[in-house]
Order: sequence, then C-alpha cells, then structure tokens
Amino acid sequence: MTTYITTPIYYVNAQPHLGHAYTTIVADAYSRFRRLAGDTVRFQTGTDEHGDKIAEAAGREDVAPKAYADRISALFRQTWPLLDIAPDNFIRTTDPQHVATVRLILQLVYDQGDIYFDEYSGLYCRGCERFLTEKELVDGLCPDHQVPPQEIAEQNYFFRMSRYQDQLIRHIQDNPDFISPERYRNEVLSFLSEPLEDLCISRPKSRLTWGIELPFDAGFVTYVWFDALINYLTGIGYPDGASFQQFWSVAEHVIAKDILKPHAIYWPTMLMSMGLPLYRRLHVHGYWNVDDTKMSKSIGNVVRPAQLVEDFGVDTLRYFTLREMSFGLDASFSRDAIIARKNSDLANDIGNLFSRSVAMLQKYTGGRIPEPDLTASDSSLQQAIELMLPVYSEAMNTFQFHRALQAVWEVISHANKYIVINEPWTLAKDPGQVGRLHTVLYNLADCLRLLAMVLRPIMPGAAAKMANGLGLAADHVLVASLPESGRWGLLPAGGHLPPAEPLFPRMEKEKPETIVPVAKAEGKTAPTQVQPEIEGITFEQFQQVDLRVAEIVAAEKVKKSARLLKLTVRTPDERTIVAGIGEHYSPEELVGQLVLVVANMKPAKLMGIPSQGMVLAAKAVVDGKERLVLPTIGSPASAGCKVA
Ligand code: ME8
Repeated sequence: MTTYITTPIYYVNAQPHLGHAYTTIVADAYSRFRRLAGDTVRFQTGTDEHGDKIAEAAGREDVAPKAYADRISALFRQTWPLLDIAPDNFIRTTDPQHVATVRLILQLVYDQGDIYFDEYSGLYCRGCERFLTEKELVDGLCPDHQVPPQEIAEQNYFFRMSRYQDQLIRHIQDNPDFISPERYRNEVLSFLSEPLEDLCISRPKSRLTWGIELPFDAGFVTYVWFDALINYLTGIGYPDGASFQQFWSVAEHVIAKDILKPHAIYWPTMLMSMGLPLYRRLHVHGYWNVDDTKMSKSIGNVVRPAQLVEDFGVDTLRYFTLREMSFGLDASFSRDAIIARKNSDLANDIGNLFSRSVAMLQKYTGGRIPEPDLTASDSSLQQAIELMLPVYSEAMNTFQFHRALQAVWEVISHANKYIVINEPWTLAKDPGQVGRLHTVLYNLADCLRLLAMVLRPIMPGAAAKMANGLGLAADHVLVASLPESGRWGLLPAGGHLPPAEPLFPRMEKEKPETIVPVAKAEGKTAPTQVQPEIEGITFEQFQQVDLRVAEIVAAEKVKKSARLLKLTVRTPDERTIVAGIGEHYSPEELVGQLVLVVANMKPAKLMGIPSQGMVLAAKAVVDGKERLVLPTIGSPASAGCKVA
C-alpha cells in the first residue's frame, strides 16, 4: 500500500507557531503510523510564498519578496527536525519546477474553456486574499480578520468553478470519508446547496507583481490560492513523474478549518477541470487557542514550538498536542496543562511502568529477558494488548489520535495494576515461584515492546528509548511492521538489558504554591510540646482528621536517606508526601497501591522536600525489630474515598 500525506504550505509572512506545528506533527505521526503498517509513504510540507500578504510583509522590512521568503521559509524548514518531524519533501512555491507546473496547468484549464476574462466588482479581504460574499460578512466585517473588506472593481480572469458544482456534490455524497470529521463535510454540502460563483484567479500587475505570470496574458499574475493548491501535484512530479503515478490516487490533505473552502471547493473543481481524479481524503482540525484566547501576534500570546521543545522536550510536546486536541474541535493550550499531562500520563503512567519493570528485570533476572514458563502463563496483559491494537489502528487511520492514545493508556494502567496484583517482589522470595516470576516479568517486557511499537508514531524518541531499554534497536524488526508485531510473545528470551535511562522525569509546576514549612523544617526539630492528658477524643475531634484513601502514582528514594521515600499520591488531587517507610518498602512495589493518608496534615518540609500529608502504617515487631506495614485497601475503594 502507498500513502501520500500533505500539510498546508504555510505563508511566509509569519514564523512557525503552535498551530503550524500541530498540523505538521499530525501529518508526521500519520506518516509514521502508515510506515509501521508497511506502507510506502510520501509526506510533504512546505511554504506558500506569493501574493499580497508576502509582498506587504517584505515591504515592511524593506527587502525584496524573494529574499524575505528565503529567510522565513528556512525557519519553517529548520523547525521541523526539532519536533522529530521528517517530511520527504519540502516544497516552495517559488521553486522553478512549481512555477512551470502552475503555468502548464493554467494553460490546460484555459484550453479546456474553463477560464474566461470578465469585469468584476466585489468585496475583497486582504487577510483572506479572496473576495467574500455578502453572506460571509458578520456585521459588515470579515469574520476571520475583523476588518471591513475593500470594494474592488477590476477586469480579471475567472475559473468556471460553477460548472463542476453538481459533480462535486455527487462526489461528496458518494464518498462519505472524502471530508472529515463529518461536521466539515456537512458545512461544505450546506455551502454547495447555494449556487457556486466562479473563482477570480488573476491579479492585474498594476496591483500586484509578486506572483506567477499567467501564460496567456503577461499583464496578470496568478491568484495565490490557484498557485498554492497546485503544490500538492508539483511536489510529486506532475505530470510525468513516477511519484505522481504512484502517489496521486492516495493523496490525503491535513488542514485546519480556516482553509476548508479552498481545499474542499476550489481544489476539487480545479482537479475536475484538469481531468484528474480527486484526492482521497481531507482531514480538518480545529484551532489551538492559548489560555482560552485565540493565538494572535497582537495579543502577544503566540506560542513558538522551538521554545516548547526546549522547555518540555519534543516527545512531551508531540504527545500533549495529539492527546489534548480532539481532532476537529478547538483545544486550549496552557503551560500548566502540558505539565499536568507530562507528570500524570508520561512520568507517572508510562514512565513508572517502564522504570519499575526494567528495575525488576535487573534485580530478579540479572538484566536478562527471562524465558516465560508456559505452564504458569496467564493472558490478561496479552488480552489487553489484543483488544487495544484494532482500536488503536482504526483511530489512527481516522485521525482520532486522542482516542488511539486513550486505548494505549488503558493498557498502561492495566499493566501497572498487573504489577501490583502479581507482586513480583513476593514471588522473588519464594524459589518455588520462579516460573511464575519469570512469566510475569516476561509479560511485562513483551507488553513494553508492543507499547514502544504503538507509541513510535507519536513519540519516536521515547519509543526508541523504550526499545533500547529492552535490548532492542529502535527500529528493530520486532517493532517494524504493525500486523506482524501485533502478535504477542515475539520478544526473544535471553536478551540482555542495558542500564535503563528514565523516560520522563517529573516537572514541578511553574508557579508552585507556597508551602509553609512547619514542625521538622530541614532537619530542625520542632520544640517539644507538652501533651495534655486526654481521656479520649470526641467524634467531632476525630472528624477533624481528614483520613482518605490515596493511590501511590510514583515513588522514589530520597537522596541521602535510607528511611525516606518521596511519594506522589492521588487523593484524588495529586500531592507529594514524604514517608519514612524506605527501609520496609521499595519504590517499585508501592506504585499502584492504595494506602491510607491523613490528608489535612499541615505541610512540612523533609530533607528539603515539601510534604503534604502523612501515610499511615502499622508498627509490627518482628524478631525484636520494628517493621512498618501499610494497611491494605482493595477495590471498590479508590483514590479520594473518605475513611471514617
Ligand atoms: O493558509 N490552530 O497558510 P497559513 C491550529 N498558505 N492550526 C493552525 C492555527 C491554529 N491556531 N493557526 C494556523 C495558509 N494553523 C495557506 C495554505 S495550502 C495549499 C495554502 C495551521 O500559514 C493550520 O494547518 O495561514 C492552518 O490551516 C494553517 O496553519 C494555515 O497556515
């Protein structure tokens, strides 16, 4: 199978921002997913460099349009590798090959009788670079740019778009997945229910010179959209290139809703006039807003992807954008939201699963993938993976990235529970259970292999680290092809694990709440208080203690302390508690456990770490030594349940 996926070619009047990054991450993730499924893939992005807007922006900097375009186009090209985005082709509309193809197509459409010369007057929006209909205006303003359009009357060339209206409606009706999600398909059909006007495709040179000259009239340049859309053909060598033969019939375009009309109406009708088959699918997403406001230069809230990579890491950025936006709807970006996802989904869930599993393999099998004992086999992890794979594939194929990731995270949560239920640390103490221990550890390792595979399109860097941590090359054949490696049990036993690298270190919130240190601040002991004699407490007094069930989501040793562990718990809000149980429990056996905590202890700092609560433990005496034992709580209790 073959796949051809494109992004819009971005205007060079602005530097790359989060919106451009998102569309391009989507196209990259999809192309990696199709490669995983065994396809030959071509992925194209690029820059749109002609037209009013660019000429104006260059004028403001007092440079020639081409020099200006060279500079900004390079910024786009240099940004993509920082985001682990690897296009096969980066096209520029000033490339001589593109210019020649646009002229060839204009001549073809002209010879076809689909271009005519006429006088026109209309309402022109410079921001949109197109004429707007009265109906599109909101209170007399362009809804996207909030400015009144200019009344322009001039002679121009027109493309007979109206001729193809019925054919286009039929195509959309006959091909339900031509435009998706469905809301955009409906929007286009509703627009097409009114008579379609022809499209003005030229600009007189008296008004604009920065464009491709019409082959049949040197007094005019081509309208920027007629020029830009053709990039999807030039990039694969239309009309004679082998790539054009190979890829055109499977073309898929990703865009945001701002450019739906050019892609869903102008472009298919242009293709019809050229006698070419239409692209296969158009995928339309919503807008990224920042802290709930539209991203805009004038508000000063434009988010730069390179900065986000520096602050959060490329895998976190890719995961966050794909997980947070429901494809088709708008989404809101905030730095707090990205930190919250990083800490909960990445550091706690997948990060912990990986580090605990690898740590147990290092500890209990000397860092080797053990041979599973088939007589002690159990299939719950295998089942979880096998249920997830088709859901994941279907969601990735239909651009529902958030759903694909939800399905993957269900497996991760299942695997974390699998550790708690099977208690490898207990199995390791009993020589009679070695077969069972090896099976549990093998299952975890094979589960991680498959997770590394499905996460490869989303987070190529983290997936490679996971594969390496299991002793596999990042592009090992076991993770190379989706249908093949979807099979359970392909991880060879005996493989040696290298020292593991942590996948996702946790991040502190950027505006930490002020925590008031009390009692034992930094090793200082609080003044001893004389305890009043009490004969018992009242129920009201007892009720002042907020006892709750808490889930431990992360645990690590506190440096330079044998006794203290730093626990991240959900009560259900997430908080840190420093607990003195390090000599009795290892961090990996705690994650996923439900424990009892006093949730309204005054905050304290222990070894410099703020602690918000106290974990309850029973003090047992075994062989004359004190042993701390955590009370066990089972389901249906869950994080946050009040204990009374
Ligand atoms: O329209 N949220 O280029 P452009 C999500 N040159 N995506 C966003 C976004 C946001 N807030 N802002 C921009 C053009 N995008 C033409 C395209 S194609 C033949 C010619 C993304 O630089 C999104 O993909 O204005 C949107 O469609 C595109 O950038 C517009 O980029």
